[in-house]
Amino acid sequence: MAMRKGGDLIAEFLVKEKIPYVFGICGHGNVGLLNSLYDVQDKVKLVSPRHEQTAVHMADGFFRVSHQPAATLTSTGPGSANLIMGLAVAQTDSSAVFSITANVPTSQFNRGPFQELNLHHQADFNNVIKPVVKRSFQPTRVEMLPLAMRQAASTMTTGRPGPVNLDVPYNLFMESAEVREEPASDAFNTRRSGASEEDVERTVDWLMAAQRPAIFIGHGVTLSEAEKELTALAWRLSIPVISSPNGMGCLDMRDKLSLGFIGRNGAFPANQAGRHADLVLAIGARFDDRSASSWMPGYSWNFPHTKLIHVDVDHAEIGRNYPPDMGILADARAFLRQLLSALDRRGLSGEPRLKAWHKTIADWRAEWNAFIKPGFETHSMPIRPERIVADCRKVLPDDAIISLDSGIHHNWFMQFWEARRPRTMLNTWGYSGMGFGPSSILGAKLAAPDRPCVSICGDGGFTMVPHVLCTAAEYDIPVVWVVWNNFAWAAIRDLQYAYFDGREYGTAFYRGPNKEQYNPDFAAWAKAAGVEGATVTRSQDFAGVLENAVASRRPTLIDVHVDADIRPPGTGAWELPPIRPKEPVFGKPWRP
Ligand SMILES: Cc1ncc(C[n+]2csc(CCOP(=O)(O)OP(=O)(O)O)c2C)c(N)n1
Ligand SMILES: [Mg+2]
Repeated sequence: MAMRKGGDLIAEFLVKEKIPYVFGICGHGNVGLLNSLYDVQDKVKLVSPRHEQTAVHMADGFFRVSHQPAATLTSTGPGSANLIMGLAVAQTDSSAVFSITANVPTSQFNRGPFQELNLHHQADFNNVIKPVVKRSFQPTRVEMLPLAMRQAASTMTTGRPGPVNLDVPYNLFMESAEVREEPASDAFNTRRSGASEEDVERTVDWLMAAQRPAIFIGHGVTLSEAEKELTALAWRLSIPVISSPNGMGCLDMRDKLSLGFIGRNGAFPANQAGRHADLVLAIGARFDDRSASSWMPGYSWNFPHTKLIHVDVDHAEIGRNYPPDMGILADARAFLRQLLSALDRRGLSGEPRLKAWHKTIADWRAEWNAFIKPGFETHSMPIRPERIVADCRKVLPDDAIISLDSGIHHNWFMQFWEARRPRTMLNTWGYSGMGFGPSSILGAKLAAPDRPCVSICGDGGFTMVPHVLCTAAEYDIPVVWVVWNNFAWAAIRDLQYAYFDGREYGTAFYRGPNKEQYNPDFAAWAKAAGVEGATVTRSQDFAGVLENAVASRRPTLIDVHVDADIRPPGTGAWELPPIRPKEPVFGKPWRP
């Protein structure tokens, strides 16, 4: 037992847990802790963006790329309240963030001091943050800190990862007590649970018996770092792979077994394979509405007609929407290794199989390619959306990291981006929070300083977090923002076109009595912040400008004027109850 100051305990905890960054904004409530962080700045760097939402997205992006958690630090009240949306994004996409919030001092609990929420409970921040974190801890004495911190760290990284919160009354930062030290928690991915032997054997039996099997992967495969095992299994049994956005790249999307994304804006071969499959092995994927055509039978999937094996590390996801024929609570990599060992034991060597199924898939792929090809080859002004996707792929190396925001630009990338490595495509999938893309790319770049990091974001989304420019300039973080400029909240504007007779209202950017299209001059805005800026209006120019921006190793914004009237071709469906969804533009639903 030793006499320790609370702030120092937290700073030392961050060092011990190998948390290399604190993304945070100051306030009267956390200056005590900043004073302790001052002493460990060679091991734990403080980065202060200009908004707390961006702080969380940076920590989230950092984790998604490095699989090493980072922390956020915010002050009492409003600064911490600004975290909520970012944490919701992290929580719904299973991303680890260690969020430290300051609260009012214990001696002032319930007196209504500056920035206390106390209508129902003293210093009531835990209830504000509760739905967006795995757990919120509120130690109220210095000697409670070590245990709370260790428990918070292991809650964050074990099982399905996610954000946690340590809410600290700010007197604790400056007070001292005799404390018992705690060991470091187990690092991420050190504890893995496997399947029972019977389930592994049964899975192999079912996979071998299926005529039209498909594997559906999600973030769970990325998080468990199971890309090698996934690729080995797919190849060994010649099974095609459908991917949710956060699973993309676990199998190289140029691999002939990769079918791409499924759902309304999925690739046609993926929806076809999904609805025609006789067996689906879903691993770390959760069949949300967007990857299941809102669960309408025959659009993406045909459960229960199709047999389903659902493997996940979170029991709540197994069978949430489709009760499986076999539910397996296991870590993706542990499970895949078990399957591969079972195949070894049975002497299954990996001869090409399922020729008829692959011929059918090749025909679907050819049909789809013939349909989409022209758009990828056309030069135009304004620029066709597909060209941006294609030119980004052409210019960026395989290990480049892209982040997407919420919006129509994301739909285009889900449908056509070829992720070639895991953790190279960052999506706000579960919560779809605007601001994630342009902010998380800063955290991604800190995690991968030698790799190009490019945010593709909407003009609307970028204007939600324009201060990211300041952070890139201040900390010299050389990311590239490609602002997909269509002068609209186009994803929503398109719904008004599709379902409300084009009665556009509140979904595009105008000014003046004649409703001229309006947007700020994004390139000038960037320059004003000390970031390079360029405007591109001709498709012929985009690839070169992007290439130069990446090569310059300076933070750069590219404002790209994109055709707002070309929509990604629907190949599945997405329902806005009670409206009946549009039928696919390409392909038809199929029911057995
Ligand atoms: C913070 C937040 N506010 C609102 C929404 C609802 N929303 C989803 S997409 C979208 C429009 C996006 O516009 P923009 O960023 O310009 O992208 P585009 O669709 O034009 O590519 C909106 C408002 C959201 N997802 N997140
Ligand atoms: Mg837009």
